[in-house]
Amino acid sequence: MKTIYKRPEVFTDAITTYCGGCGHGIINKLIAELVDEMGFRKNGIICWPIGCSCLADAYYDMDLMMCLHGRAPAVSTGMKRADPSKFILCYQGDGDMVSEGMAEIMHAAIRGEKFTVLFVNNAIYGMTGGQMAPTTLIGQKATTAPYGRMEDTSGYPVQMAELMATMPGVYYSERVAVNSPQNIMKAKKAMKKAFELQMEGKGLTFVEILSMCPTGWSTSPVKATEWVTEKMMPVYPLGVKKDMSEEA
Ligand SMILES: Cc1ncc(C[n+]2csc(CCOP(=O)(O)OP(=O)(O)O)c2C)c(N)n1
Ligand code: SF4
Ligand SMILES: [Mg+2]
Repeated sequence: MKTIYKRPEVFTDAITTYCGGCGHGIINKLIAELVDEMGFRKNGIICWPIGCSCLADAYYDMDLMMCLHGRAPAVSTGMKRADPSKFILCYQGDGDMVSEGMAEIMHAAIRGEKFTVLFVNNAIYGMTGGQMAPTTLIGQKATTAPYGRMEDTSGYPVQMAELMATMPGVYYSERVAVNSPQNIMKAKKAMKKAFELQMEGKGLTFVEILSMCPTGWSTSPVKATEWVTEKMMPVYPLGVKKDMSEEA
């Protein structure tokens, strides 16, 4: 029989704890495929955040580091500086990055650190029960915003991919999504490009990924994929925000 798809070899046999329809599982699979395809299993380290993805350290048979509360960019900085030949992946959610650890990602970008950041934007604190994040949309309900986010008390959604693009130390910034097969393929392409640029020794490479949280959004997996297109994309438009390799 002809093999048309193989489970990535870097995966352990662990069953994930993600809810049905969660985007983290898709993104984790893309990472595993790229680790296999690009040969990072022996030479790579993934820095995981707090949040629903924090248990992902059980899913990969390679070097991993659990980083507390928004500090993954600081840990990644230490790892990359200690051995610049390593592939270093900094994985963060929106509560972790934009709320708890905003200073860490900003300073990593200011310094132009040479690792890759995957920023999983699901517009909510998933793990802790659907609280409002800095990325929550205006009018979006959260357990800490039962009437919906209001700009006069809670400010505006933060557009990280655009913000990163303004920083001289950031070499590449793109926003993708994982809510359809076509978008998943584009997301993998962006991740691969960021990983390649990192291995060429370029500055910070940043990929924001719009991701579904059906549980935190109190909706079904299918409706969650539609919500990404209808509600998130107008506020968080997809596309390349900065690519210094095109400008060179
Ligand atoms: C200092 C501190 N603040 C808050 C928490 C609780 N906490 C753990 S995960 C999490 C939410 C993470 O949300 P996000 O980064 O968006 O990840 P998601 O689960 O949505 O992927 C919070 C608030 C904590 N453990 N410690
Ligand atoms: S709460 Fe949301 S982010 Fe967390 S596993 Fe469930 S769907 Fe995924
Ligand atoms: Mg989140």
